[in-house]
Amino acid sequence: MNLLFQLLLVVLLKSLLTNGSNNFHPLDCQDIYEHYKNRPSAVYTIYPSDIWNPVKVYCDMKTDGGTWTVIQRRMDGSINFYRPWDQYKRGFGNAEGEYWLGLDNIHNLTRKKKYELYVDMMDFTGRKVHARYTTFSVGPGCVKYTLKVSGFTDGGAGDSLTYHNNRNFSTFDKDSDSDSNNCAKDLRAAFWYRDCYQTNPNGIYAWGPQLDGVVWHTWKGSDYSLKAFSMKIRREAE
Ligand SMILES: [Ca+2]
Repeated sequence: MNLLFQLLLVVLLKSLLTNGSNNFHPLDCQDIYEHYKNRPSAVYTIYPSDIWNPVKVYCDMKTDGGTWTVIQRRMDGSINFYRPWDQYKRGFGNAEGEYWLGLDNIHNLTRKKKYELYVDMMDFTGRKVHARYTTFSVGPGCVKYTLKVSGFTDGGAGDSLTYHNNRNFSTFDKDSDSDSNNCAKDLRAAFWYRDCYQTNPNGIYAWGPQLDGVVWHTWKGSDYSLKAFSMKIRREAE
């Protein structure tokens, strides 16, 4: 009897201690940076929706002071980005490499806090440029995740994203674009298409010259697919 009591006590204490150490549920990479101090760029777990739904994400702790939460990344063509609505909604890929964070996650982050956007890219000669936007948010699923982006600052890439402002998200199985065709199907990708694009971050990964690949039109034109591309967001100072 005494032994049973002791065992119960141990179990109770253990669960209390475990809960205590699990109280930290970072919303984004900024929370991680502030909590741990001086953390390197790496994969971490965040909770964009609630504490029951952990999501693995890559945090860029270096670029312009760091604390960036990467929402989309291309780097080697290892992940297929031609996927249906449901997968763009939930997210896919590998936080260590190429991935899409998921429209629900991105919506939940930008619903809770105000974010800026940093888009960086590299060509196959190793040249790097970027574009910045002071405001970035994604609406809820009921309005097909409408993109709101504004406040462009040039980092050598030019502005290929403002064209997509106020557009709804499109996949091959959900055409929300204003083109008479299905942009996502024609391009074998998914994005906030208009008719159709200035940038196509989720396009087919190719090695340089390729029409409709991973494109940022104002830098390299529509017939050049970039080597590396990422979209990352950071909270506005409160
Ligand atoms: Ca259409």
